[in-house]
Amino acid sequence: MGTGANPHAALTMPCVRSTLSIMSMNQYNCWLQERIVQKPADLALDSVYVLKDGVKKNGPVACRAAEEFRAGIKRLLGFSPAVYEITAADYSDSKYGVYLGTLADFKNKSIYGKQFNPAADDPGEDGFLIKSDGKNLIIAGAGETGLLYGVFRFLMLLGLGRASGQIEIKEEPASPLRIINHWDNIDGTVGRGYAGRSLFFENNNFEYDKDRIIDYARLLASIGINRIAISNVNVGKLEKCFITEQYLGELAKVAAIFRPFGIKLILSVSFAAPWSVGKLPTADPLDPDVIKWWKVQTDLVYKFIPDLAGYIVKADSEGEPGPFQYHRTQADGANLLARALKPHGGIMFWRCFVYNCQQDWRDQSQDRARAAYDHFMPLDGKFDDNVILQIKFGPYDFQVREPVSPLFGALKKTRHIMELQITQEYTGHQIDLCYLPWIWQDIMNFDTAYGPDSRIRDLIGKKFGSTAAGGAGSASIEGFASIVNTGRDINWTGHTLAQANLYGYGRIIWNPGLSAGEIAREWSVLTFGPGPAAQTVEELQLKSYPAYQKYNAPFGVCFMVTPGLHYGPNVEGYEFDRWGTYHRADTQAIGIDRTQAGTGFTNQYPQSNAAMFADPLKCPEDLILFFHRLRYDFKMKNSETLLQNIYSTHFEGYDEVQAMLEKWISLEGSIDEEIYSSVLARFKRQLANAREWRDQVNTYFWRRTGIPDKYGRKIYD
Ligand code: GCW
Repeated sequence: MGTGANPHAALTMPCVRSTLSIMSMNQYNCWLQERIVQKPADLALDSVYVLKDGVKKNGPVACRAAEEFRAGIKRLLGFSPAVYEITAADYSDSKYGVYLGTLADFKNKSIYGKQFNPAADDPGEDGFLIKSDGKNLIIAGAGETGLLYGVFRFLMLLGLGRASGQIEIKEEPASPLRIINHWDNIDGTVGRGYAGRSLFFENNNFEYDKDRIIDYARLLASIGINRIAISNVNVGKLEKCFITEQYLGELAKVAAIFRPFGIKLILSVSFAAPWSVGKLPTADPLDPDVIKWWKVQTDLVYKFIPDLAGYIVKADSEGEPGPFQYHRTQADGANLLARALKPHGGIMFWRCFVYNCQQDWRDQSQDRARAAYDHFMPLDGKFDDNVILQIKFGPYDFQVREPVSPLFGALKKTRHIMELQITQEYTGHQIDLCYLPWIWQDIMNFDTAYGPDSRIRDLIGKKFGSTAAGGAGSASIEGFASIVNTGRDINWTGHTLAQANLYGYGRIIWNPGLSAGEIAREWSVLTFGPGPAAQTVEELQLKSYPAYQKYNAPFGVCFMVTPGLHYGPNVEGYEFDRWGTYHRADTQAIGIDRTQAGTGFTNQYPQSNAAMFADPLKCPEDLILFFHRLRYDFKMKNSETLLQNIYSTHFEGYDEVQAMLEKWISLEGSIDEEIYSSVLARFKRQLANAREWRDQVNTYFWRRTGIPDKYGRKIYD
C-alpha cells in the first residue's frame, strides 16, 4: 500500500562507522557491547588453538569464527588471546586452552587428556557443541557455520555471566532457513523503514559504508541469520536490472562481505523482467523464449555469485506483475524461475501475499482474509521441489493481532516458510515501543490442529515429507523470513529498544521454545549489563506489546490506521478504500462475520480450530472481531459489554504507556545518556500517539452508540 509522509524526519540519526563517538558506540554495538565482564575464574582463555590452513580445510567462515572469538574476548574481557594454528594431528597432544574447530577436525581425538567423540553427539546442520571442564573449552561446529554460531553462543554466555564451570551444550537451530528481507530501494529510501536511509543504497546506486556492513553481518550472524535479500520485493525500474551485468558486480561485492559470516544473498527479481529488462514481447511463463531468457540470465547471475541462495518474487500483488496476467497459475510462475535456478542449487522464494487490492467496499461477497489459502491451497503439490512458498504469518497483513494463516499445517506437499515483520509498519514505526517476540511466541504456540504435535513450533524444520502424507510432519515449516527494522541511524533501528525485536527474531526462530521473557532478559543484560537498569528495561519490553494492542484497533478488528502511512489512528481510513480492509461498524454492531454463515473463512481451518474460531464464546477474545460481527452489547468474559471493553482497553492502553514513560524516567543517570534521551523523546511521542488512539477510537464508538463509559471517564464528543 502506498506510503505517506514520514513522521520520523526529526528522529533520524544517520552515521558513518568511523566517525562515531565512544558514547554513540553503546547504541551502535547493540547486544555485542564492549563491556568488561567477570572472567570465569579458571577458564584458560588466553590460548586459542585452531586448525592450520583453516580457510583451505574448513573455509572462510571457520576463520571468521576464530577471529570473532578473539575479538569477542577482547570486547568482554579486555585482552586478546593468542591464536595458535595446529595440525589436525596436534589435537591429541593437547595443551590447555580453547579449541575451535569442526567436528571433522576433532574426530577421534582426545583433547586435554579426555576422549572427545563428537560423532556420538553430532549436532545437526549449523549446530555446535560447547564443552568445558571449567578450565578448557572446546567449541565444535557441525560445519564451519556451526562453529561460528558456537563462538557467538559462548560469547553470549560470557556476556550473561553464564560461562563458568562445567559446560555441556549441544544446540542446533530449529529453522534451517533464517532469513532477513530488506525492502530497501536503490534511491536510498527504505520501504516501511523507520531507522533512516538504506544501509546499502543511495543516489540510485550501491553506496555503503563497508565497515558498517561488516558490523551488520556480525550482528546478524550472532543471532543465527543465514540468508539476506537486500532490496525490495516491489522491484523498481533500476532494481529490475540487478540481474544484469550492470549491477551484478556490485551485488557480488555485497555477497562477499556477508559470505564469511555464513550469510547468503537472495535476490529480489521482477516477474516481468523478460519483458521489462529483456525486451521480449511477453513474460508468459510458458513461452519458450521467456523460459530461455530466465535460464540465460540466471546462469549469468551465478557466474557472479555462485552461492546465491535464490530469488524472491512478489507476484500478482499490489501492482507487481505475475503469471495471472497470462492466465497462468502461481505454480506456473514459480516453477519457471525455479527451473532456471535448479542447476545452481538455488531456491525460488515465492510470496503468497496474493489478493485483490482493487476491491469495491460495497461488495460483501469477497473476503481478503481468504485470499492466500484460496489461491495456494489448490496448488499444493504443483510446485517444483526448489520452490519455497513464503507465507505471511496471518491472513491479512502484519496487523497487531491476527490469527495464524490457515495455510500452516494445511500445505502438505509444498515447501514453505513463514514471513514475519520486524519493521514496525503497523506496530508503531519504532516511535512506539512494541516488543514483538511477545506475539511471535503466541504464533509459535498456536496449534494448527492437524493431529498431535502440530503447533507451529512443532512443525518447524521437520524434514519435508518425513512422516506419512497427511501427518503433521509432512507440513514442515522450513524456517522464517522477516522484513527487517534496520537502517542508517546510529543505533540501526531508530528506537534503541527496538534492537530487541531484531535480536528476538533471530533467537526465537533458532529456538521457538524460548519465551518472550527469556529473550527480553538476555537482550537487556547483553545491552545494558546486569543490574537493575536491565531489569527495568526487560519489564518495559514485556509490557509494551499488551499496551500497544490495547490502544490500537480493538479485539483483532484491524486496519483502523492512517492510510498509506500506517502510524496513528484513522478509524474509517480504510473503510471505503479498495484494499479489502473493512470493519463495517454501524450503530449496533461491528466486524465481519467470517464463519460459515458469513464469508466462510473459518472453514479454511481444520474442524476443531474452525469450531473454536466460529463460536464467539470460544474464540480467543483478542481475535473476536477478526472472526465475528458482534453487537456492542455482546457480553465478554469479564461480563462487561464489547463496547465497554473497547472503552476500557483504550483507557488502559494510554495509562500503561504513561506508566512506561515514568519507569523510563526513573532510569535517568543510570544508563547511557544518549540512549536515555533518544528513548525518552520516543516515549513522549508514543504517549501522544496512544492519546490520539484512545480518544479517536472511544469518541468514534460513543458517537455511533450514544452509550457512555460505565466508569465515567472522559470521552470527547
Ligand atoms: O503491508 C504491505 C506494505 C507494502 C509491502 C507489502 C508486501 C513491499 O504496506 O509496503 O510492499 O505489504 O508485503 O509486499
